[in-house]
Amino acid sequence: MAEKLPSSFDLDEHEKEIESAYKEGGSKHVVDTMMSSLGKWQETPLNIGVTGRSGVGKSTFINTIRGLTAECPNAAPTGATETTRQVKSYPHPDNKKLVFWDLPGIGTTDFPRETYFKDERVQFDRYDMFLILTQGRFFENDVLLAETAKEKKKAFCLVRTKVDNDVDNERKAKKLQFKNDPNFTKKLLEKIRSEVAEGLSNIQNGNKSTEEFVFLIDCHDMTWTKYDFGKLIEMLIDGCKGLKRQAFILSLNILQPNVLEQKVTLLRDEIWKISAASALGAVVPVPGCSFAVDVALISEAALFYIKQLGITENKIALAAEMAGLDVNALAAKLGLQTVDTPWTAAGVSLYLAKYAGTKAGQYVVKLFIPGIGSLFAAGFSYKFTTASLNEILNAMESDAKKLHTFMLSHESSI
Ligand SMILES: Nc1nc2c(ncn2[C@@H]2O[C@H](COP(=O)(O)OP(=O)(O)OP(=O)(O)O)[C@@H](O)[C@H]2O)c(=O)[nH]1
Ligand SMILES: [Mg+2]
Repeated sequence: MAEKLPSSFDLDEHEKEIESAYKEGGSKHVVDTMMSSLGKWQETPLNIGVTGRSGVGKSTFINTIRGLTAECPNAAPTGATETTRQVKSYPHPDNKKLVFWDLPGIGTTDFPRETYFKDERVQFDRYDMFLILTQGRFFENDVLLAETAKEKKKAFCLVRTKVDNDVDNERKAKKLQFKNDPNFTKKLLEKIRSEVAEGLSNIQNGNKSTEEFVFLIDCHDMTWTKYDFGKLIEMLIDGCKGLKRQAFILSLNILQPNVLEQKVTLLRDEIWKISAASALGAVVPVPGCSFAVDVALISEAALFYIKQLGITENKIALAAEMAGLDVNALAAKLGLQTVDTPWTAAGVSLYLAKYAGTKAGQYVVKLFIPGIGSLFAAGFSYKFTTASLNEILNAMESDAKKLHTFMLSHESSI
């Protein structure tokens, strides 16, 4: 028989979900359900097809979106002479289920347009969304691909690559205009966009205007911030729903501001699951066990946040090197709050105790008052974990913003 839920088990808007899991199989079942739900995103397949004519930048783009340069191990080979003649898959380094597929352009000798959509090697139906890359105007075959994707209700977008070359060339060719017109680059980008739109005038992509599904990018942009790269990432996120969306956001390891924000929102929305698992673990009647369970889970979550928000030791060391400072001096200069904490169970306790004036800190202080054992009840534990994780996540978000702003500004000044 399932144990009786303690009356102090106040679980806000998620109560129903936890209660029904509890009724089904008691504490253990709640813990198992919450823990498996937290890991579901890593089991969710997401297939993104990247297609386009030879040399448009497919492999370069796939590397960049996987957070790799062409020189990294496991990167897709790129170059003026490398040609994609076969379908090849590139799983994301941090999530094997998120796969980018390097597809040959439609209408080559090997992949004629007549058979492309039925070709076993292409497996058109496999993809959740398509990115159609082009270098100049869109060709008739690219338009056909967009139309077919639309017909099959697949998300797609059109990506005009090598915009950096266009901008450089125009600036060199029209030096005077560039010097005298502050809107020179903006006008050029508008011109390119409308040229692309012209080639696509017959395609409607939902209610979207051309600006909303045509993106101008530099495939080498590892910061994902130049031209339309940021908007492209937003569209890719929006193109995924439910767990696929979660899987995509949590797998991205470049922290363009919008991605950081989306990650934090997602992580914050999941805190209740960690707290519920921790709280129900706390019902196990072992004196003192609750705090150990809570802190162990908080420590695990904190380590996950560090990786997700890109404030790893390596990243901070790299930023310090950029600034010509040691890590402590950089942390002081940027006012980072979380980087000197080892996120072990002991480290978590110390961190929270340090912030005893705050909500989670008060819980820690209370826990050390003798004779207060009844507070190990599930409701208390739930609140303790929730308050602690919110506090840690807020502090880490603030550190991540400072660190990434610093790194971006430093990179663009090189
Ligand atoms: N300047 C600039 N160069 C790019 C861009 N994208 C790709 N390149 C370069 O263009 C060349 C071809 O890029 P790839 O990524 O190999 O192109 P691909 O579409 O995979 O080519 P195939 O495999 O032959 O079909 C490489 O030298 C890249 O470095 C870009 O946006 N800007
Ligand atoms: Mg290639």
